[in-house]
Amino acid sequence: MREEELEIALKVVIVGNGGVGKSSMIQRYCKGIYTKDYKKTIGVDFLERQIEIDGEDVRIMLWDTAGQEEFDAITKAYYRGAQACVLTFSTTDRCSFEAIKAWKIKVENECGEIPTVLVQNKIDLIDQTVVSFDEAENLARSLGCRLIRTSVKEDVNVASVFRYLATKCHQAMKQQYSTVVQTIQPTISAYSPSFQSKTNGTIVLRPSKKSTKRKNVFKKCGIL
Ligand SMILES: Nc1nc2c(ncn2[C@@H]2O[C@H](COP(=O)(O)OP(=O)(O)O)[C@@H](O)[C@H]2O)c(=O)[nH]1
Ligand SMILES: [Mg+2]
Repeated sequence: MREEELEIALKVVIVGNGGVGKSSMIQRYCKGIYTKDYKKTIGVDFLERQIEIDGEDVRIMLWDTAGQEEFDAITKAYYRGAQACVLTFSTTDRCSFEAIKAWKIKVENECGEIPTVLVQNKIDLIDQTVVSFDEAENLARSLGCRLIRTSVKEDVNVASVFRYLATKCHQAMKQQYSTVVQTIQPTISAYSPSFQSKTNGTIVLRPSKKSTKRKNVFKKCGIL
């Protein structure tokens, strides 16, 4: 497979209490629609959208929990292979804010440390807020992640959430790739002697073609 045929695909999980706007966010970002009474289409696990990061196509797959969050019944399959996470709470729901730490731990247990963003949704309802500005900032700081305030309804900042995560993942992949390439520096065993007929029989050492198994390196990071 040639390098230009490679595709970067990111599985992003969106967690948080029921009613904070997770399904609406996925619909908004992937389909450009907002409906007040969104019902999950049975059989659809995720929606996707392709964006360009640093000149490369990145396919972002957004996984929906389909309401299982109320029963603590999110299956391991939901988290499996997730490379980034959105922790979501609502401006008008104190419990959803207080549940964020538990959600973070849950994701960490299932996925390890992955790029994560804290989202305060329904910012259009700021006059009904039950979470102060500082509280939200402090929570983000204590979790070590960025806070982005969104309104899925008014389409504010939704795209920034996923662009931010995709950029972080893309950078991590590039770093991992360059580390691997650096470790394949030519050693004497990587040189293959070749005979140059125009010299007087001198044996010249040339580097053999450098191995850049990009496909394999990226596979670990979600390249399909
Ligand atoms: N005002 C307002 N309502 C929102 C926003 N995002 C979602 N909602 C509404 O909140 C309710 C719950 O949304 P939903 O996406 O089903 O939440 P989920 O349970 O986290 O998937 C729905 O009635 C949405 O229309 C927003 O940004 N502003
Ligand atoms: Mg939902």
